[in-house]
Amino acid sequence: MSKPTFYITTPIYYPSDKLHIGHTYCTVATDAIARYKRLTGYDVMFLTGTDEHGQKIEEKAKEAGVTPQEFVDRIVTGKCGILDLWKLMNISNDRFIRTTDDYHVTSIQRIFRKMYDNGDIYKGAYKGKYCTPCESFWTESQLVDGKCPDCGRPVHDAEEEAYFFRLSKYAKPVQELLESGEFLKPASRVNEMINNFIKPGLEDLCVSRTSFTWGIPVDFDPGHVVYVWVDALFNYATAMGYMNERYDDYARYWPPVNIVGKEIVRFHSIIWPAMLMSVGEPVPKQVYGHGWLVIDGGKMSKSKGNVVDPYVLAEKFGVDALRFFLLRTFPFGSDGNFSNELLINTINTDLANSLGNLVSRTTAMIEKYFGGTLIPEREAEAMDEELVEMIRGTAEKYAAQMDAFQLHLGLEEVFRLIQRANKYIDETAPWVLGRDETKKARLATVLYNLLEALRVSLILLTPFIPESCDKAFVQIGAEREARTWAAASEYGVLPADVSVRKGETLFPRIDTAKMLEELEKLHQTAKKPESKPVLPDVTIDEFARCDMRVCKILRCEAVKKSEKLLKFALDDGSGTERQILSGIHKFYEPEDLVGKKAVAILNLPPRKMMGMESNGMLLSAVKEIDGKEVLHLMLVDDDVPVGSQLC
Ligand code: ME8
Repeated sequence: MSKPTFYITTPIYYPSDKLHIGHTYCTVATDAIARYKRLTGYDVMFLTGTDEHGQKIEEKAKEAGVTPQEFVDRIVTGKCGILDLWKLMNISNDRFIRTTDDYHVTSIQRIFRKMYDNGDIYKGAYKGKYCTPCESFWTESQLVDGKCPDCGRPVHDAEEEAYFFRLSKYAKPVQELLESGEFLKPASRVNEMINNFIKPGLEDLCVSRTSFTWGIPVDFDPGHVVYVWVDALFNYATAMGYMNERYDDYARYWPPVNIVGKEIVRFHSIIWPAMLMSVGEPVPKQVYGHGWLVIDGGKMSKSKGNVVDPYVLAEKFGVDALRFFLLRTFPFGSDGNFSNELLINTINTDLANSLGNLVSRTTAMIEKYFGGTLIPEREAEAMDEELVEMIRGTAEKYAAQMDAFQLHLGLEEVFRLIQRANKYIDETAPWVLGRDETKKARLATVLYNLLEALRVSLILLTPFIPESCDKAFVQIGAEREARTWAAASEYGVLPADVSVRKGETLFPRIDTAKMLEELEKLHQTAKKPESKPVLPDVTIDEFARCDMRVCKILRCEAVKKSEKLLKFALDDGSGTERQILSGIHKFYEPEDLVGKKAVAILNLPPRKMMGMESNGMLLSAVKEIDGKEVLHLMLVDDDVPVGSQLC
């Protein structure tokens, strides 16, 4: 009989930066679910990947002076990149999709055309506020004081040709789907979607862009690239072979369970099913919106400098300990506050004390009293019954939680059994039994029961800490057939004369104070500001064409109605005054600058700002420190003559 299938996915992450512990959390959780499903007999397809197109990546690549493809290649396949991270974290994905893969690009073009042909995508006009110098569209709410948020200049109403998806047409079926109860989990997210997005009215979605090129071209209208979310969402289908010849697994695995972070639930539970309805394909079995890992209650972000590097944690604590911590501590549907103290406490309490000790004490006693191999004689007592019942019953309770993706509660069931077994040691006092030759059969029974409790616990822990479980199975003498799902609800699976093998300590106890100090040191080193990569070469002639001279600041005043701009009157040595506008009011007050000598580039084309002309630009030294931009105007000593040229 063929196995039932189960298809599960993570979001495809943006390779715009290194991934952090938040991405790792989602991938490890999805991995644990995939492993659990395999354990319980499913034919599992587990997909993860990267979302490689879009304006942000295009800009990042430009900043780094490389092509967008080179940029993403480095982050995805480079050393300590995304593929390396998933290998390190022991992620068991069956497939990895990159949205720059040829087959995906072809499929997206076919999908876009299909929706165009069926009338769900149409050409219209994107209306917004346009800043001509910045070539950017803004919405009303993005404007600052009614002006361009980037440069402070006036914007005007503009229209751009764009393609739209008829999202409005699907408002009703999507609402019904959301209300069906099974589609979007946890249930708390359903009302949020209906009240915040469906009830106010779903507008058609702009699904093409012409303002940048790093995307999948609309093949029948080449100036347009497909909106990155259309490109990204369909990855779950194209990776199975939908609309391409590269794979042939769509019929077997579709529809998927999509695990996503809460901030992208809207895309996955409204836009995604609507587009699937449009192309006539089944919607996901479930979209599960997990919570965020936060630090001190706030979101992790590069600019705050509080992102946590999974490589560092895995190296310091071990991959399994890190995986375990993430899934044991935080309820999957809610936010969780990450801290190193919590990480260390969890490892010490659960892994070193409860589980690690149970393995080492049990195997050490079997070595000590039986030379490593139990005698087959038994002598049961009534006090064994509760433990034996838990050995038989824990898997079922665990499965109920795991099936609902309540991973922390699944683990809770396992640790209830482990704690019960530890208590059983105190109750039966094997060290007392060991002193009495007539109690050998009783002692063997106690130790056998402990091994059985461990065996079942380890089967159930395998999805979370696979490598450690493999090692522990060897230590307790559990062969392959004693590690199966069926064997997880049985008592008496290990042979009566089982042999144990002492091994390495699975989870050494961590010295909290020492470790925190080490981590703090690492954090300080990591906080050292990163320098930006050097830009591509310019020739000496190109450099010489920049006319930079020392100018004296004659007058300086703040520009009315602008928070940023200062207006300078400068003596550049030519005999006529030069006017330059500069957005540095955040860093200087006008009176601090009058009389000083600064450096300006004079031969930039004149530019209008807030209706005034700026003839050149004052040079500043700029750096991001602790996520904040620090700016210093390039001031020179008073004895440098006005008009001196930089060369
Ligand atoms: O949104 N805590 O990619 P992304 C928990 N490319 N999870 C976190 C997290 C945190 N602090 N930070 C990130 C994208 N995540 C799109 C997805 S899918 C068709 C396209 C996890 O790189 C979480 O799962 O910003 C979140 O949804 C995902 O990373 C976002 O990754």
